[in-house]
Amino acid sequence: MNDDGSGVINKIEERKNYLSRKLPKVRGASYRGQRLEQVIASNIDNVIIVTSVHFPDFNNRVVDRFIVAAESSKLNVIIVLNKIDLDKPDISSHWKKLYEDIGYKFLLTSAETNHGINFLKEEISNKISLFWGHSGVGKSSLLNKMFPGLNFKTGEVSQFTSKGTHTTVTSVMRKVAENTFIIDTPGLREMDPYGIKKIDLRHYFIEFTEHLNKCKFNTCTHHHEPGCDVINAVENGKISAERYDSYLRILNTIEDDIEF
Ligand SMILES: Nc1nc2c(ncn2[C@@H]2O[C@H](COP(=O)(O)OP(=O)(O)OP(=O)(O)O)[C@@H](O)[C@H]2O)c(=O)[nH]1
Ligand SMILES: [Mg+2]
Ligand SMILES: [Zn+2]
Repeated sequence: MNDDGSGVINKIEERKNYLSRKLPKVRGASYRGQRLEQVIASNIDNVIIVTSVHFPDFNNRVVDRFIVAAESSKLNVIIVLNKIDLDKPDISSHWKKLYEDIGYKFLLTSAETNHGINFLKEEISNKISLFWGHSGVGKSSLLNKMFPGLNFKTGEVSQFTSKGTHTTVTSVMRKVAENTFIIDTPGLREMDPYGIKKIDLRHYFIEFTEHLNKCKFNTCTHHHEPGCDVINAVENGKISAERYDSYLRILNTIEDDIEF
């Protein structure tokens, strides 16, 4: 890349993996009634799902939609709960425990007080990491704290709506240290994973895995069926009710007619 931002593509790397979502409905981007795929980035190591305690409020169902998209692309997931300086009793501790029990890394950070910043920096060292999440959660602020030279623009969150105002408008990749790359992305308003079949969704809730072969019916959708081991696990507390609720909600929004 030249100083003026122009550049020449001299090699196109093979695409080993990629992350995508459905294009939002508002853009009217559909083909014969099916919403099209938007590729966010390819050949990445980590998807850093950034959330915040407040402004905007933490929403576990949104986190689970991001996780499904990342798991379906077999990408490593790290969840960051930012704005920990605004923490209220039990918010961070409850969700940290829930996601760590499943096996995810869950980091608490504050771009305001620097809490957890060095730890996050170590986690992304020697990797290509994409920062993903709703607008206003602090993706660009965290990146600036870790790597002040980036000098990304950061925004104000309207306290009236608690919705970010889309300060970052295009995805940018930067080399921040030897072998270390970051991608800052514009905040999303909606996140519908692309190309996921009802039958496959269960595999993207990784704590369901050990139960999937123990259901009474091998056609079990883990929705209502008798003898369902996933439902048993929810009832005896091995799978969290919140995660199971996310599973059912996403299951209900998947169209059955996707063909590949
Ligand atoms: N209290 C508090 N505010 C923060 C923290 N991190 C970021 N903010 C504020 O949150 C607002 C949004 O931060 P950004 O870094 O622009 O958020 P973003 O996720 O990059 O947003 P988009 O680019 O729109 O996707 C700014 O006003 C920041 O100052 C934090 O840890 N604590
Ligand atoms: Mg930003
Ligand atoms: Zn079942």
